[in-house]
Amino acid sequence: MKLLAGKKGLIIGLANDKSIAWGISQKCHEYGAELGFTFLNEALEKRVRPLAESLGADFIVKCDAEKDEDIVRLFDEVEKKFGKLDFVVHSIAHASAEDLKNRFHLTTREGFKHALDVSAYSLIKITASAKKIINPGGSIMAMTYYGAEKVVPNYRIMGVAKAALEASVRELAADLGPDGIRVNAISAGPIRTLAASGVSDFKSLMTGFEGRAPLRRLVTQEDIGNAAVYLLSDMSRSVTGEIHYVDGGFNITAA
Ligand code: 0WE
Repeated sequence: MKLLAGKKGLIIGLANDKSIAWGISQKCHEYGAELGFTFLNEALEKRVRPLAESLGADFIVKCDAEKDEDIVRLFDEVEKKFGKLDFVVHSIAHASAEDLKNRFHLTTREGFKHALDVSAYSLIKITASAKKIINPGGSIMAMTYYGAEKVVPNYRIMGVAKAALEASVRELAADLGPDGIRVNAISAGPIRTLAASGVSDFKSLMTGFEGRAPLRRLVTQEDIGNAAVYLLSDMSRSVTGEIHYVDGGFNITAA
């Protein structure tokens, strides 16, 4: 029996075939889930639509996570299409290139608001909207990174945003546990995605990671997808509020 057979899930944050959301989507499809997708804008729709269709999906809706109206409309559309939902994957983050480049103490109020709005608050609003149509036993999952806990060179405001996201995962898990809804996050090792392109020194971060991680290799989109299937399935029915590391053991090491 496939772990996600008969389950319906929404994937938020697919951009292209390098996306972590794509690794998760492929595994969810392989394990029997029926999927819906969102895209941020028309440029990304061109990439998302063929990927979604290759997994047999025809629910593909625009959603800008900075807009409450978009999130509310999204779940209205999901309800029309699917009725109820079993899981939601949150795989979105953004900070302005300026704020990732400049020294941290120069972070602007606007930059702070933007990064925390897109990368952390969106999980709260998405969860609130999903709650109305998610089945008991439902699972919500987000993506995080070690930079939430320790200073990773150049991660800057995103470290603050991921710290807020991780705390939000715990608060949401405590809040929605009595409703039978679980909320967890995967803390992934560095992966070359659209968000990672243009990050200065990403190459040396990857090389450093490979040398220090106990498993001495990078993690893949497929690795994240496999862990996601566990967190989204009933295999993890008693797991909530967790930050689950898929990082080759990097986080347990001091140097
Ligand atoms: O969370 C992330 C990606 C976050 C991200 C990246 C960008 C780059 C381009 C958010 N917003 C932007 N905005 C841009 O304009 N990761 C975990 C990947 C990542 O990003 C880094 C990393 C790692 C790892 C940025 C600096 C240092 C390390």
